[in-house]
Amino acid sequence: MSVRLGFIGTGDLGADHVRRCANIMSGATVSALYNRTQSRAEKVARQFAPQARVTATPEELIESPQVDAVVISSASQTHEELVLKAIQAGKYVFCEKPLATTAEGCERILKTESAIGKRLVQVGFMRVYDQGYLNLKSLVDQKAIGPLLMAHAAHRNPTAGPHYTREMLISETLIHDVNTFHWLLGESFTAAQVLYPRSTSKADAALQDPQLVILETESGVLIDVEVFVNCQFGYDVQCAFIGESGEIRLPEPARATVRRNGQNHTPITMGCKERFETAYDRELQAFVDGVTAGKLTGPDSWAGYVASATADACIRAQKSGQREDIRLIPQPGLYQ
Ligand code: ISE
Repeated sequence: MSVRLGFIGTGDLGADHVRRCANIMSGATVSALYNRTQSRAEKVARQFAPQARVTATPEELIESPQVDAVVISSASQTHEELVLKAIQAGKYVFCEKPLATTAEGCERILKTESAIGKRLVQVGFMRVYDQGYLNLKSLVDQKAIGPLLMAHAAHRNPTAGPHYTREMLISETLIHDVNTFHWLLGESFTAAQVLYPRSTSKADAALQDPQLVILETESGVLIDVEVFVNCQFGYDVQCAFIGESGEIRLPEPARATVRRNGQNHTPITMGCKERFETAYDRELQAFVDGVTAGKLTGPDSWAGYVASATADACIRAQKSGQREDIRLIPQPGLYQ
């Protein structure tokens, strides 16, 4: 039997999820779409799923008996309310990151899901489905370079729109790295600090782009992440661990090299949809498979909470210029 999905938010990434559901995935159909600008949902329906119903409100989609599970790719500020409505209606929900814009918002979701007593939420941290990161994780798990000491990472976007704020470098971009290290290391963070190098002239000075974020983990691993959302040259994600007996590096995406005109040239990707295309396919397929099996396996609400609580501390550190402590609530039983 096919899982009937309802899609809330059919912007860039939302429409791409509709496309992968219609054209690539198995075991799922596009049943309903909602977008704040209705004509956009209608256009996406015409393009990928003419049989799907376009609803007038997100509530109508969530409550529809024709929708078994909900995929949320709307603006971040809408996530918490929509996730709560979906799980209260007894529906499984895939929610793009962040799960909520604050740790308190995530806590409300943890409470509600725990009271229901069943995992219903998967958060869209797609990197955990990327083959390069999976290779990295298996080497970390095998302790291939002995105890880990530190990690260096970079998260670069070619450009960010004029709407991008200093906080969004953390809440929208760094949050992926936070989740990635939580998953790779299997531990949480105890403190965060943000340093501001000289700003690029290619962006508004108020943005303070790039930023250098330092995270400390429970076991003392020190992580530095360069977040640079107007780097110009490409969409570039880097990660390397330094251990007692070596280094493990995230592989570059496989691209043919071209030798020509006295140069050896390897293209790099220009956007996240291209860089993580397979990971996005796999994460949504995993969600559908989890719904079919009645057991979700992808990043859970606890992962969403840890990421948001850590991001909140980074935003405090942006403002204070100080090292900020990170204190988490006890992990509810449902997620242990
Ligand atoms: C952006 O905000 C996202 O949400 C994307 O998932 C991420 O890949 C990108 O680098 C972020 O800046």
